[in-house]
Amino acid sequence: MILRQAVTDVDPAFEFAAEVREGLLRPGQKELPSKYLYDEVGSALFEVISALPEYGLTRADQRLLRENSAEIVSHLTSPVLVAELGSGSGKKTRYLLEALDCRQQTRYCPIEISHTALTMCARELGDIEHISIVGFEREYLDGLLEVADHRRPGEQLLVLFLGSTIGNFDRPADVKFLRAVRRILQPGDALLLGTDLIKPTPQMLDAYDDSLGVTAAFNLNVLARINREVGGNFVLPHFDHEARFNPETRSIEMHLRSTRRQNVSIARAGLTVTFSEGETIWTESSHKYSRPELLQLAMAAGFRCKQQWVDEEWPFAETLLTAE
Ligand code: AVJ
Repeated sequence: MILRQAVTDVDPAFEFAAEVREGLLRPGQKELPSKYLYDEVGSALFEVISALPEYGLTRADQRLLRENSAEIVSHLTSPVLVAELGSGSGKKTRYLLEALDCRQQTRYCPIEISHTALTMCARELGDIEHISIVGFEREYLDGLLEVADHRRPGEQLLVLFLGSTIGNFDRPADVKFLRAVRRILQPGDALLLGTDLIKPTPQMLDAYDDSLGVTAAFNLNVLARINREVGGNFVLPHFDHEARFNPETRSIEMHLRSTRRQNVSIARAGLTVTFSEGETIWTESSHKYSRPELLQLAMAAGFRCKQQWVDEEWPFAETLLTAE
């Protein structure tokens, strides 16, 4: 794999400290950006979550791609330039790349802020014959702009946004994001969007509050990370993991609930915060979609729906959209 690493003059620890400060000083609901859940430990814990019986999301995504890759790529015209937003381990992308491989001349560009994920992905997919891989260590839109700049004449761009990562954006930030993606594309380019669908509340809650406590560890890891990287003194046993369903936004929210009144200092953020008993930090939202809502979202962002595949076992949709 060829790797294009971030050239940046901002110190990541400095940025982390600034965002922690802003989120914990917010009046009313305290918040932490969900992207900080995914350091090396968090990414490994998410891989474990994907294997839990309660969390069917990743398996549904994978099943849909395994069973329908040939049909999905039949809508594309060769040669294809594939850009994946947040490749993760790259495991489920294999099905698509192998289907494309039969038609030759495919270039694959994973875009990831995690260096670990990029190397994992290159190792996982490096053996597919006619595919060349160029990894971009970038934020999604910066990376996509760069990939689009490398487009060769006649190449069709296929953007992959799988795993219901779009669900981490609040509405209407999701439409805004898709519009920004659309602006980078040319008419005829494609977007394959994986989204978790709304299902009975107890099933959704169990998926985010598993009996082994892996999701709890995944959530608490953000506090451990603040302790490690920006000099926090969070006492982890003084916080409980909580998953709730918010029916207004149709999203599962993860929170960390303070079990007592307490003060926490974060040295490198120059900050001491007070938590009252029962107060929470909101750490992540996972929005769940309905099929009509998805189509509306796509249309509002300037895409047209080509075809949609839905998993029967765990309601999840793979939607192939084309830029109008
Ligand atoms: C990786 C963002 C799709 O929202 O379901 C899993 C992350 N959080 N369990 C999701 C997650 C808690 C996951 N995504």
